[in-house]
Amino acid sequence: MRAPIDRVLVIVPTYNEKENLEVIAGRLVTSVPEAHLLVVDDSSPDGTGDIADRLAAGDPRVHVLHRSEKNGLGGAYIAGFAWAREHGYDVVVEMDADGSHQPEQLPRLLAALEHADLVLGSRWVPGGSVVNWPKSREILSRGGSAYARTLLRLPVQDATGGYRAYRREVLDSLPLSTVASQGYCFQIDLAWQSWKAGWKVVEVPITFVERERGESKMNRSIVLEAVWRVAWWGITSGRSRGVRPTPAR
Ligand SMILES: Nc1nc2c(ncn2[C@@H]2O[C@H](COP(=O)(O)OP(=O)(O)OP(=O)(O)O)[C@@H](O)[C@H]2O)c(=O)[nH]1
Ligand SMILES: [Mg+2]
Repeated sequence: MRAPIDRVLVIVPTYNEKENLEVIAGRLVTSVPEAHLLVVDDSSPDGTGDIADRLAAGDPRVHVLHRSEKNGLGGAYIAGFAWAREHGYDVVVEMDADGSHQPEQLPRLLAALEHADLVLGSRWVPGGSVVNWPKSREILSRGGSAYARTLLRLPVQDATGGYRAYRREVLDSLPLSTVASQGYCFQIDLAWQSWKAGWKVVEVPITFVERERGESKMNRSIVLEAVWRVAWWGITSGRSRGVRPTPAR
């Protein structure tokens, strides 16, 4: 039997999201008023951290973690996960600040978590979609997940998505201090480790909306990181032979 979901923390990493943060925070408190929000800001030069502080001063559900330098998405999430653990949350949600992950769809992710340990918001299962993406981005995203499925035998359609909900027990079971991957690769890494550990991973369709304001932090090195790390994991772990080491819980 899975524990009831009581305390939910939504972690939003930010780097130069001054045009987006207040909007997404407002949408979140409207959509899931009982959830708390943790903004993890890497000293954004555009002052996003100050906006986060102002939001936190006006709402006890909003919290801020300031980090001294830009250290990648993965590092921001690892710091946020540690904060969530210290503060006793039952569920930890990952959500981007740029509006791609719609807070209005969070209740569906949380509902699915009643019968799962990790819920992935998925663009590539029936009912999922992307809005305003060029075909090239779709090919890259679908291709990335297909690559992980092939090399790691990770049985999910959308392994790189960053809209997801973890039960605390899943994060507690993972060796987070050893996770070195950063961008898309961070998402593949955690999905794979969770699945390998035997946790129940399910996908829920989402509508992913491309950012309208602010600049993307996506770049070629983030894609290349995923290519080489996944290849390395596939070779060194024997995943390519399709072995799942621990039985499903
Ligand atoms: N704290 C922190 N946040 C980051 C860092 N890099 C990206 N982010 C945030 O992580 C989220 C995802 O980054 P995006 O730039 O939207 O990356 P993406 O969604 O892959 O790319 P687009 O589809 O082009 O938006 C956003 O909320 C960013 O502000 C970082 O180094 N530190
Ligand atoms: Mg984005």
